[in-house]
Amino acid sequence: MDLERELPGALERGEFDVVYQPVLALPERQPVGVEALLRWRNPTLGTVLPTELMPVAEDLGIAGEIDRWVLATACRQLTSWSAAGRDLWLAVNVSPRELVSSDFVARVKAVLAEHEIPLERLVVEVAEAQVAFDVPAVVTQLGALRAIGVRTALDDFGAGQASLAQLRRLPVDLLKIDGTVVAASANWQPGDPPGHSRPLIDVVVSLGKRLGLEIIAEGLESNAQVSQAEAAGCHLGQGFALAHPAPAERVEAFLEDHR
Ligand code: G
Ligand code: G
Ligand code: MN
Ligand code: NA
Repeated sequence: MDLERELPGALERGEFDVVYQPVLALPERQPVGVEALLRWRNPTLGTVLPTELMPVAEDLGIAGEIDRWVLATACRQLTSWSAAGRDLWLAVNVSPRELVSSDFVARVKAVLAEHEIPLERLVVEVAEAQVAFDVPAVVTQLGALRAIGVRTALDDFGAGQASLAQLRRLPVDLLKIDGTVVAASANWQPGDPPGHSRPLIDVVVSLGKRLGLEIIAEGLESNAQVSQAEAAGCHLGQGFALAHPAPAERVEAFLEDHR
């Protein structure tokens, strides 16, 4: 398959790119952070999304290399935004194998030191489905990251198992509620059958808060969904209704408009 053939040399050919999606404080809609998202632009394949390419990269054993490139690139960008007076945090996604690798914490520490970024400014995201890769190792490694001051997030919560046991067990600071939870809640009407219930987002937000977590509602695609998240008591939001993932220059313009 083309993807398997093209992927190994893509980094050297400079085909990777990082886009950034702002995370906004609600209800003020002030940017407080950015999530770095990988994009691959290949002459024959066009733009390939990480959901497609990361599983292949993992099979080829190059996912870690890609994740490290994204982290270094995003750190460089964050430094330039910091110099311009923006105090944003940076969130990155990492493949589970990279997360649990024995030198991951030391590497993160070194890259942030190199770019003079305080460790508290970084958020490492891991999706619930990826935790299953090796639960004890992920628990240990998230704990090690927190021990040096890096913040941790459970991504895509509510898209899969949404396991309470796992939520209690994982050393995370932030809970990212999947867009599907908000969408189901926002479409709710009195008299709807159970399952599509409005209280779902309310319940997840209060549960997260009870556990001492900061909550991000993600995948907010409409103003109604933003209002729904706010009504549930969620103070951080991410989604197309607030800001699309975009190249650094476009994000910079967005930040300028939201001073
Ligand atoms: O950007 P997009 O919505 O297409 O991202 C889809 C998925 O790919 C998300 O679940 C995200 O966590 C993951 N992803 C995005 N960028 C990276 C990256 O740099 N490394 C890894 N491992 N996953 C990423
Ligand atoms: O799994 P993770 O949360 O890391 O994935 C982020 C992905 O979600 C990115 O690929 C990004 O492009 C996408 N995304 C961001 N905002 C929205 C949104 O409002 N709706 C949808 N459907 N996807 C979004
Ligand atoms: Mn994410
Ligand atoms: Na997500």
